[in-house]
Amino acid sequence: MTSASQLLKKKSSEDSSKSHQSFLLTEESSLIQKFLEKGIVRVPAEDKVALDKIRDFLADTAASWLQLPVQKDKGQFLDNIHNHIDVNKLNDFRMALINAMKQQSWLRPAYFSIARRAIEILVGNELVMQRNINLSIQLPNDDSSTLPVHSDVWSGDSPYEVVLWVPYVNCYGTKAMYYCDAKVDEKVQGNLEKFQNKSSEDLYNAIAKDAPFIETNYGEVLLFTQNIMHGNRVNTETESRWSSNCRFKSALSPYADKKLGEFFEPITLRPATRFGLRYKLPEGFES
Ligand SMILES: O=C(O)CCC(=O)C(=O)O
Ligand SMILES: [Fe+2]
Repeated sequence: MTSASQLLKKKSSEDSSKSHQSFLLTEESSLIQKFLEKGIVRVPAEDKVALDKIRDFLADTAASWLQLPVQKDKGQFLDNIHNHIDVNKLNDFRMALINAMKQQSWLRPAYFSIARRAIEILVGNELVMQRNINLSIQLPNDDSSTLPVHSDVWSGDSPYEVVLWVPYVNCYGTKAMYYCDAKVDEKVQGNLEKFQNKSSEDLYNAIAKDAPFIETNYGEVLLFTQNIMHGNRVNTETESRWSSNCRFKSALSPYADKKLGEFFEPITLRPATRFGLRYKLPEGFES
């Protein structure tokens, strides 16, 4: 770690929230406080038109893949997709939708606009964004698409990233994702060696009562640090879950295995940084 980041780390563990208070706008402080405390916030979608456009694109592409007519009630169609697709075809279907999303140049800017202001407040205004937006579909009682308890940092994500999680249907109960209480997470991750020879189910059982499912309706989104443990279970509700997740990170914060260019792409670099990045100090010239 460079000495500048060591100094920042020291400063941020002192009571930085107090010294920051007078510089932050009131609307920023409450979101920041909540995020610092819990690691996760639920906020209304800032751009409902963009959200509807992505949801409708998914529903129309899904209908076309399934050779069904265009559906009128897109949300209801997604909720009931298990009536049209078999678990053994689910991954092909999901991959086809992810590929279709990749081909739409409007889609990543639209996704960002769903929570732009909140991301700027929590992460910064010079951002990199994950190149591919993930899509999860969890049919009722499908045990093949679950994501066991994890922190994404354990598998190569930088601890500086924040996930924007967007549901395309109302998510509640086991149709939602769960997220561990920050204090319990700190305790358990501090003693993770205890779970070395145990299963991820053992780890889940250790946190389950402190890892509530985060009810998130269509029109709301979650922003969370993936440093804290989270995951999902078999969806035992009667409707299918549809959600996306995509990572954002301050462009100049440290990278882990997920590299700039391959995994992340700059989206809002500011001119001062562009000047800085391309400046070369003249050689052979003493001032
Ligand atoms: O969607 C979920 O249930 C989990 C998502 C997740 O693990 C992530 O976005 O990092
Ligand atoms: Fe995750």
